[in-house]
Amino acid sequence: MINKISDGEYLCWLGLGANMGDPEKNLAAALLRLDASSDVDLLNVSPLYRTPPWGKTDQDWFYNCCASLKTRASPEKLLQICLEIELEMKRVRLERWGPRNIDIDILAIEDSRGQPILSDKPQLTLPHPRMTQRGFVLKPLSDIAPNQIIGGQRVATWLDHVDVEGIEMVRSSGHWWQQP
Ligand code: A4P
Ligand code: MG
Repeated sequence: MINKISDGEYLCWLGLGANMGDPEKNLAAALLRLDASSDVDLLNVSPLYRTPPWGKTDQDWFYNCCASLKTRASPEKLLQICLEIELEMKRVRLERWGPRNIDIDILAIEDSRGQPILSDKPQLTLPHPRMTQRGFVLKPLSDIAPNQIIGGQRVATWLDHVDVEGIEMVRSSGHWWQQP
């Protein structure tokens, strides 16, 4: 899909994850809320994957997906939109890297000239500092943006260098989140 990004717009990639409650339903609900936001033009959603927990391994498996979107909102405003959706969904998060009912991370943002937005602020670090180490991010991201350059390298190339053992596709269409 060709994404026409006009002046003043940003092209963004999100990573979503959940491993509490009904994770598939929670991810679909978050995507529906993003799609309903007047600031967000959702472009593509990846297939849905079931993934072994990363970082803290003694917890339930996660469900993960990625999405691309266009927005005129600033990166800070987009973060606020994502955090508000987490709040509206009464985000449960027991500990860092631990179980949560919904997690929305901004993976990367590019301006209309295709330049990456870089930030090392703790409240918004871009690109997401751990994304290139994580199969649960790179697998779905490479379905919708294999040639996107992150940190000087294609997403598909980063994917070749991470562990993807156990990661399985559970919904192959990019429309799984729209199904009632
Ligand atoms: N923040 C800074 N940069 C960003 C960004 N690029 N996107 C700040 C989003 N937020 C960003 O986030 C804490 C603060 O990070 C936010 O308030 C924001 O201002 P959080 O989501 O509350 O914290 P967290 O998610 O517990 O911590 P962290 O380090 O973001 O965890 P991760 O990296 O999201 O990892 N295994 C599998 N298989 N699948 C998963 O989805 N997820 C995690 C959580 C661990 N293991 C997993 C999965
Ligand atoms: Mg997070």
